[in-house]
Amino acid sequence: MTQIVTLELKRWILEQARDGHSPESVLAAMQASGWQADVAIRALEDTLQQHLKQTEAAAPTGGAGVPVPDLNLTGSPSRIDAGDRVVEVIATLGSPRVVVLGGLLSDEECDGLIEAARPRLARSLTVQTQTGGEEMNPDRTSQGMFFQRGESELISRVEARIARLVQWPVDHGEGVQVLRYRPGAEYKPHYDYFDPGEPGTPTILKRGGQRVGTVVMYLNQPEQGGGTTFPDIGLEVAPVRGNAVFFSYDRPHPATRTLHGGAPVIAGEKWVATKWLREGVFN
Ligand code: PD2
Ligand code: ZN
Repeated sequence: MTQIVTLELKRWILEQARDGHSPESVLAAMQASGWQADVAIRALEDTLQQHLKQTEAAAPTGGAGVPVPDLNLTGSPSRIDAGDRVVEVIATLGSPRVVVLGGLLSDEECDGLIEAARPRLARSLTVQTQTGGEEMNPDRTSQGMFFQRGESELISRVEARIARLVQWPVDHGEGVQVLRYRPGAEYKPHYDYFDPGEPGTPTILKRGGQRVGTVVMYLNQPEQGGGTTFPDIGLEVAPVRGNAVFFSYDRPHPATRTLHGGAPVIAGEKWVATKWLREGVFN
């Protein structure tokens, strides 16, 4: 019997690799579900090789990507004036650009965001890549809500601070999203940009173009777990109240190495606020 390697199978293989499963365990799973060993091995090899080639083809080559938000880190400052508040620079990475920030938000601002979000929480949706609509996603077991941009004095204050810090206009930002994770909840590794290969993406991009940067702000400190992980660069950012992690991506491609996830919360709750930044005006 001839077994056909479908696009769906290739996607599944890449998903397993992204989730950190070894080629051996993926092969074993394929054989367990009826794939012949020789077909499975070839499918694995071809899929991973092809993916590597595509990644290399799109690898950053001086200035090929779009402009992205960034902090002014000239002179390696340990603190940056974000207009109404001085923010600590805890750690920086050049490529991919990742900056861990201390004290982006005050305790009162963290509490204010949590209390304004709490009554509006619903099980988190993610963008449905087929249509551009929204759907429940089992990879995201948190509850969430979106604020409108500028919907309150507190939201406007935080948005203006981020805009100044990352030198990116307020009107290029989506509304702040708040997520609550209970014990066991997580956000599996993903990219924040919209996958150009998905049919719903052109519809999504009509509003402001691609996402080019993310700021994840920690509104509380879970007792255990809940870090933000970057598997491609071996980084885990601890969720410390008031702190934040910023990262940017100049093209919608894994070559940006901005794969990241919210590790499972082991004890306590985790609350974050996320600000996504677009290439253009988001209305
Ligand atoms: O809550 C997090 O740590 C997290 C991790 C990955 C949030 C997001 N992504 C996000 O909101 O995009
Ligand atoms: Zn994310």
